[in-house]
Amino acid sequence: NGSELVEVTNYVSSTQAEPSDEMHGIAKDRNLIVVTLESLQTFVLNNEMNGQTITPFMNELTKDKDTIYFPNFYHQTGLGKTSDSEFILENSLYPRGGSAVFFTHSGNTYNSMAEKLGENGYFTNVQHANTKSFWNRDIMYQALEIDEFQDIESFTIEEGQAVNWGMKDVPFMQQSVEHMTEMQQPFYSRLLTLTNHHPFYLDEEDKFISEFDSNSGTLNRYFQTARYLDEAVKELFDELKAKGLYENSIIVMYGDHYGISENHNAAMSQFLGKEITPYDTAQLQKVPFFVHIPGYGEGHVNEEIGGQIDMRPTILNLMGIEADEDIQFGDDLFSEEREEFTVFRDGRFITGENVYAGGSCYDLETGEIDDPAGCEPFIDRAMQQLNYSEAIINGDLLRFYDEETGELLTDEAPAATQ
Ligand code: GP9
Ligand code: MN
Repeated sequence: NGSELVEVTNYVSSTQAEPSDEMHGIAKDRNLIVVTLESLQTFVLNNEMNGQTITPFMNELTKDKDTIYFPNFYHQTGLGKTSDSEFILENSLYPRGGSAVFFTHSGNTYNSMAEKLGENGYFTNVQHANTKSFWNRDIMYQALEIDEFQDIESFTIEEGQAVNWGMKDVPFMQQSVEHMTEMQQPFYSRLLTLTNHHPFYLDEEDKFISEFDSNSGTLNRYFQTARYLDEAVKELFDELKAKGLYENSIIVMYGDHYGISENHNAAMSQFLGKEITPYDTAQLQKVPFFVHIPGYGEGHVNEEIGGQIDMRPTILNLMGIEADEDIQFGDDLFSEEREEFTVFRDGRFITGENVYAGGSCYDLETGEIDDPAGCEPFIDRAMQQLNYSEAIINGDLLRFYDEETGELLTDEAPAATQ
């Protein structure tokens, strides 16, 4: 109701960090390309499996002069998996605890990043070679005000170009960039990859490295499909360059959620060469986050601890779009005054010092059990954030909020709750 919204707005405005001045507008008016890296976890980056490099192209990107790479970045998804990651990206809200928000609240009012970019002259689009109703995307994208959804119908899948869940990522990238050449500029185009998805099957010709050898076929194959996804990312960059779209774009890429669940802990433990504690499981929720700005020249590895909830504020600041009055639970990752505190959907969290998981407080650096006092003040705050976000979704509270002025349309609120 209205008073709940007052409380949430007060909370958000008192905790939101001022975005970075230095990075403000650095990608202004460029095309924005956001790539969802299916099931990609950070542990495969800059790593080897049986002496084989798993992600050669992305490894180079982590050292690239035009790339800022975030190795301490976590996914915050729940049951809605990929769709939850899209929800977080677009809204800087947490997804729901017990169900997929794309299904349960597709009729809500949102203030999505797509809507925001649309208001700033952008054409907004999502490309994904799957059926449009999967995760209720076709309906939810209307609520998110995405201008166009290019689903499987927009792609030509030749013989040998499908595997696993559908179209292979390499031809998907080729055709996606082809689609971009026909878009009005500037555009915001979001690409959802698919090949690196459970059960991680590949055709022989797409296996660039050999399998791992453990009791988990899932983990064994995962390295190969991650290697294939790396090839698809390279293809994207090559195609953008070939089609003259590269220089005037910014490319943001993020891993959507884990690919290897805790069911494969024995095999994972074999790969990592250590026992897996709740601390390690939490650390395995790291997913890569890349910001690639052609011509930037000051690329670096940014150790800041953050999560998917921070993508919207970070991206909008780079695009030079003000979001001061927006209700966002994340912060610009480049902000000088931001507090390191990343909350998982299930209440686990990471601070600058500690990891709270399995009911224990671990030292972030060593992974050893630490004094619970380090975590205690954050336990309630984590719950509070999740509950506020949930209240916004369940009450459809953004209906009563004017993000232009930050004013509450409270006159309408009481009537609507009856
Ligand atoms: C399906 C793709 C994968 O369209 O987004 O979904 P997931 O199972 O990862 O949520
Ligand atoms: Mn996914």
